[in-house]
Amino acid sequence: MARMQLFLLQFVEIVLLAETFFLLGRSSSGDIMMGNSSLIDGLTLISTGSVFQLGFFSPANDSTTAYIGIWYYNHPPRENKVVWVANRNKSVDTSMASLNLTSDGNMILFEEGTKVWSTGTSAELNSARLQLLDSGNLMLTDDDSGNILWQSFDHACDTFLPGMKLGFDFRINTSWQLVSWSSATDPSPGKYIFGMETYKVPDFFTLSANGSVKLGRFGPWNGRRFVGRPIPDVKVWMIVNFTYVSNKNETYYITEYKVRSQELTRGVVDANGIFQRLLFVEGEWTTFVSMPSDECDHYNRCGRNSVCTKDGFSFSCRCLEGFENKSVVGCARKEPFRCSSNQFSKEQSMKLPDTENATSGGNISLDACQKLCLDDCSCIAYAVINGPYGCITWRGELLDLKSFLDGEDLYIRLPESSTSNWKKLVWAIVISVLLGIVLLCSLCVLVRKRRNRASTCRLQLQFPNVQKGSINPLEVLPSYDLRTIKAATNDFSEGNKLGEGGFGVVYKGQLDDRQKIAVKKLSRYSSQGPNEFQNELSVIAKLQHRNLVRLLGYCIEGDERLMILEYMENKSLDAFIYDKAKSSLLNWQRRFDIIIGIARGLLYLHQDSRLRVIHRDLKPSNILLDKDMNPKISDFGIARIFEGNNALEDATTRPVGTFGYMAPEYLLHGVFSFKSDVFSFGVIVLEIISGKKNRVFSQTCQTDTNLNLLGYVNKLWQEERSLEIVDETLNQSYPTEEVLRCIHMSLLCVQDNSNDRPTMTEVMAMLTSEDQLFTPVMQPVITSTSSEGGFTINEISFTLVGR
Ligand SMILES: *[C@@H]1O[C@H](CO)[C@@H](O)[C@H](O)[C@H]1NC(C)=O
Ligand SMILES: *[C@@H]1O[C@H](CO)[C@@H](O)[C@H](O)[C@H]1NC(C)=O
Ligand SMILES: *[C@@H]1O[C@H](CO)[C@@H](O)[C@H](O)[C@H]1NC(C)=O
Ligand SMILES: *[C@@H]1O[C@H](CO)[C@@H](O)[C@H](O)[C@H]1NC(C)=O
Ligand SMILES: *[C@@H]1O[C@H](CO)[C@@H](O)[C@H](O)[C@H]1NC(C)=O
Ligand SMILES: *[C@@H]1O[C@H](CO)[C@@H](O)[C@H](O)[C@H]1NC(C)=O
Ligand SMILES: *[C@@H]1O[C@H](CO)[C@@H](O)[C@H](O)[C@H]1NC(C)=O
Ligand SMILES: *[C@@H]1O[C@H](CO)[C@@H](O)[C@H](O)[C@H]1NC(C)=O
Ligand SMILES: *[C@@H]1O[C@H](CO)[C@@H](O)[C@H](O)[C@H]1NC(C)=O
Ligand SMILES: *[C@@H]1O[C@H](CO)[C@@H](O)[C@H](O)[C@H]1NC(C)=O
Ligand SMILES: CC(=O)N[C@H]1CO[C@H](CO)[C@@H](O)[C@@H]1O
Repeated sequence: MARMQLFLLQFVEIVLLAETFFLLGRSSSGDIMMGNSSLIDGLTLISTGSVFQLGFFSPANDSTTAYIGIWYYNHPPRENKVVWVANRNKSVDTSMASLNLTSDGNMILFEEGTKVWSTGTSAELNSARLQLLDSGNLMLTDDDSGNILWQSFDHACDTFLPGMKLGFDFRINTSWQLVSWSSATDPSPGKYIFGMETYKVPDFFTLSANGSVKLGRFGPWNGRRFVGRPIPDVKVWMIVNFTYVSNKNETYYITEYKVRSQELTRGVVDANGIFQRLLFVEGEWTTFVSMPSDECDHYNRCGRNSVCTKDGFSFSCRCLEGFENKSVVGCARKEPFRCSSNQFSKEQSMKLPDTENATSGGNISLDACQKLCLDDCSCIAYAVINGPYGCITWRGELLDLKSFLDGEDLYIRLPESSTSNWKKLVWAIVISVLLGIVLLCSLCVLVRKRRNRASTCRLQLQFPNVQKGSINPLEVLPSYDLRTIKAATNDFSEGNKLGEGGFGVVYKGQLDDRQKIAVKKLSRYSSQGPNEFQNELSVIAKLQHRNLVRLLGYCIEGDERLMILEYMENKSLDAFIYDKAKSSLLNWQRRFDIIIGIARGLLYLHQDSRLRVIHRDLKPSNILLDKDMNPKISDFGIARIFEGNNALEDATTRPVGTFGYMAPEYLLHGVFSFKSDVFSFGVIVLEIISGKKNRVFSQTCQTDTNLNLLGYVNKLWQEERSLEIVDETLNQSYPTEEVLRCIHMSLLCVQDNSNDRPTMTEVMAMLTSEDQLFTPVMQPVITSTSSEGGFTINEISFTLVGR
């Protein structure tokens, strides 16, 4: 746990440590330098589109420790991130240094007449030409023929730019790889390498500088991405093209910009050995991929023949089927393996094992691949992936397995006997789980019938520490003392009470400077334990957006735990939409603005903030409204943070949240993702449009309709009558197109299959593109748990324990 915490802190630090170097050269001499000339301090080359600049720079703001380097110039503005360094082994004193280009095509850095660094090239030519391109490539060519003598893209430092190759050139036995800086201010070769191992099925690794210790691994290429990494964010796909080339001359991975625009991207292996892909969009660099991004990304975390599974901020290990935990180095076969074994166990969604001992059988079917494995006595596993390698078979031990959602299926050879037992066990588990569910349901129905109509079915079960490894927020937030808060809230008087929930009470208050505040007071007996409190603090302390409620401070004294939040004049959305009198205050424009506001806040949480956050408990009562009716998302008690791009989905054993807003996969299997927030968002939008509450299960078993709001709207949509659900207090006055677009968007959001639901980026696009032709992109599929539930549960705040 401590390790993970450290990692998180490190991550934040890295992001904050926006390295701005002190540039010594300022005046440009264009983008080209010809033979028999030199570059000294004060002169620079700037690429024609002003994207990159070459010259002397000093990481220490000190003219005696300067380097020749290339950095982003004015684009993005004020960012001087260095992407390449020539003399990274030895700095120079700028007053005595010059970069000379000889007419025979050698580029040499001299310090007091002594050679410090050179390209080591020379040729018979009339004139050499050095040009800094907009791609960031520094190219040395024969000016007559245009032949390339040398280029900086073949001599990468720690940064991977579009157009650059990462891989191996068999013709000259040299790899294209990245080597980290020693530290954030020292460009000399550091402790980490990122590059390709040219096995029969090549793989990309972060390695120790001497190449002997593997630290992280990407997995083989499947024609579209590396199988060991999550599917990259759409933003990355939109900007760059990923290509993998493998032939007898060379094998490499390359990215290329699809369109030249303000958007930039680079990969970098930093001084701590973390590989990151960053994207410059909307004015700042954001990390989109980061490796390691969880504990299971640490190479072979659980030892051989075992599977690492991420569990929140922690992880767990298990042996593969047929193996048992025998030693600290991992798992070993329970029974000796015989060549006659022809049974396989299937491991789904795996990061395929290290391919050092693997071979490719080419593009063949799954059956053919199995046969290939059976024909080889030493084959212990196989998998079929897309791309150049197709059927992959393994020998020896299986190393570095990780279970994650975007993984591939892996088939592992079993000793003959264990299969049947295993199948029996699975059936036993399935049947007992089903029985359990039936029992639980009948109990609910019984309890419901016994009590009167208004009673609720409350399952209040325990769940342990929700957030592990969160940053201690107490160091970054202002703290208030209890006296101040007591004075502000009239000693927590009844009259100041704004609302109440399972966690405790929210009070209105006014500080001495007349600033209005809301104080969330954790009840001592609350279901929101100190962990959720800490979690909520640490999440909102780090987020700032106009559609998120702002945290002003906190107070912890004795048993008291208080959160000081900005005050919201108009309370929460639920107070408006279900109430006939108040909902008439919301005309369509207001409702639409609220929808857009929530979408913006959620988009920020999901994609644009430095931490990527899944809220997990979105519902109208958690949407607060300020005096101008701007919506603000609140209540981050059970939110989950992810760094970078890693966790697109995550399994939890504890679905916590609110019935009616929880996505089916979360409710039933405890799997939550950004898409489960999208589901909740869809439900909220439908409620805003209709002014009615969704119910997960039909309110009563005896009435004719067994549909909840979602099912009902979907039915109307199929029958092209969906405007019938629009809140009648709108008095038919609304733009039909816009309302239909919102309904359609919501239906896409509440589809059963989370993969079919749009991302918040796509939701924003649907909401804001007015001229977009209104044609259904796809038919929403909602069979939902909803319409099939034969038992009744009211809308309740609800905590369930999985398994
Ligand atoms: C470059 O300089 C060398 C020596 O000063 C000279 O011999 C040569 O002609 C020059 N070449 C060009 C292209 O100016
Ligand atoms: C860098 O050094 C120069 C002179 O030594 C000084 O004027 C300048 O303020 C320094 N810049 C920073 C950012 O420290
Ligand atoms: C830098 O030094 C290391 C060893 O200290 C050496 O292996 C490497 O080739 C040098 N790199 C350059 C560019 O001179
Ligand atoms: C490098 O170029 C400069 C300017 O052209 C010249 O003064 C200097 O002698 C050259 N250095 C060497 C070592 O050739
Ligand atoms: C590259 O290395 C391999 C194996 O070490 C060797 O067989 C081959 O001749 C080398 N090729 C070149 C061009 O150096
Ligand atoms: C390589 O480096 C790692 C750590 O940097 C070290 O543990 C290992 O002993 C080194 N191996 C060799 C062969 O130098
Ligand atoms: C390999 O390189 C040779 C010359 O270097 C070239 O003629 C050949 O076309 C290349 N083959 C491929 C597949 O790129
Ligand atoms: C993407 O890469 C592929 C393969 O190199 C190429 O055929 C395609 O034209 C590229 N697309 C764009 C938009 O650059
Ligand atoms: C094996 O047992 C050790 C000690 O109990 C434990 O730390 C490790 O996680 C286990 N490994 C697996 C793969 O279950
Ligand atoms: C709808 O009509 C009623 C009665 O005419 C009015 O009170 C209410 O404000 C109207 N609602 C909207 C949203 O205009
Ligand atoms: C729609 C609505 O009730 N808006 C109110 C929000 O709060 C401000 C300030 O209290 C009122 O002036 C608005 O009428």
